[in-house]
Amino acid sequence: MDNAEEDARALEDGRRLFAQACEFVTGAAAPDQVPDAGLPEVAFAGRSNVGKSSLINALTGRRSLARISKSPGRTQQLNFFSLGGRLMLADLPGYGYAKAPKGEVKRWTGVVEAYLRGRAALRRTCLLIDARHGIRDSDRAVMAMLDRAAVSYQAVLTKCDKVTEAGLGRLVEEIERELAGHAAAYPQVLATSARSGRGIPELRSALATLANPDNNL
Ligand SMILES: Nc1nc2c(ncn2[C@@H]2O[C@H](COP(=O)(O)OP(=O)(O)OP(=O)(O)O)[C@@H](O)[C@H]2O)c(=O)[nH]1
Ligand SMILES: [Mg+2]
Repeated sequence: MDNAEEDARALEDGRRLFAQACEFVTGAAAPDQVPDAGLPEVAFAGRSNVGKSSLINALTGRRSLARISKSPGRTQQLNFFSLGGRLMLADLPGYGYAKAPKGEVKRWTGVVEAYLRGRAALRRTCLLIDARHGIRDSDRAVMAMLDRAAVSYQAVLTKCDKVTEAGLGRLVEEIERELAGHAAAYPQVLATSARSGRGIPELRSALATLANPDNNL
């Protein structure tokens, strides 16, 4: 098989996986509410309002599976979704939102950090970065934590419909350079837009490599 054929097959694997039914499993506001890990898992982390819930909806082709909010800090618990019984998707509460009451922020951070550090089934964390803002210090703090916990993560740019191609090209290069210094970071950055659909097939394909095999094929 040549490279083009391999790419086409990988995209098809991603399309098939994300064409499966996706069901809400449970929400967890405290570590003891996190469901038992039965499936390989992928988490979506990022600052408040970066577009985590929107990206999950775009990936699964469901408009309102994960709730989308106009006010940042809306997803206040970890929400788990099972994709065709092959992959668990975890929508994490956002960080870096200064206006939420301090105690609340602390509690979220505690729950998220405990989850990220202790989840054996976690195959990868997609670390979402707003293409308009690039990497912020709060992202760097999370990256350092993921490095220490040896949780593999991949930077995924969101809202790429809001920036120019030239700006996006520079940002991808800049982020790839920064990630090269991080032990647990996956080297490739994916550019996506939940609005235009850009990069969604590629992200589906990347995540399909982490899922349980489809025995129906
Ligand atoms: N232009 C554009 N807007 C987007 C995109 N993705 C999300 N948004 C908008 O960004 C806002 C936040 O989206 P959410 O998906 O709720 O973000 P979140 O990261 O889940 O937010 P929290 O759960 O509060 O941390 C909403 O107004 C979305 O419509 C995108 O690809 N392009
Ligand atoms: Mg959300």
